[in-house]
Amino acid sequence: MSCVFCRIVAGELPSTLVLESERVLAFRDIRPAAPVHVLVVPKAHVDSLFELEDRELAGELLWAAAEVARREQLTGGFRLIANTRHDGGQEVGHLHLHVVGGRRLGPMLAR
Ligand code: DGP
Repeated sequence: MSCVFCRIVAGELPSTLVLESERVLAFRDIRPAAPVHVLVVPKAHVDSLFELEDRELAGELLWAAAEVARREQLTGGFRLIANTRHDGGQEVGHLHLHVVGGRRLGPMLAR
């Protein structure tokens, strides 16, 4: 298995878990861009947001992002980012939402 996030989901690579639901996992980004930086991923491999067709899974991903923000007490707000494909700056080819917060964010945040 070559996909790094599939390996995290499978427990083959370590990660710091923040949330687990039936179809979604959330863990801390290895290169945090802010005090809170969590990645929300589907357990089953989906290449990117462009390929996401499953509406229930889409809902669970969005719910998980909101739940991460609540658990991390991001009461001042946060940003949800889905870098998608080459032009979107996606580095890891497994759909992920970045939940970023814990400080006032600038107008652009690449990751
Ligand atoms: P993106 O550019 O949206 O594809 O960002 C991918 C993010 O994934 C980047 O912020 C770093 C993070 N990342 C890459 N490899 C690992 C890993 O092995 N573990 C964790 N926790 N995060 C990773």
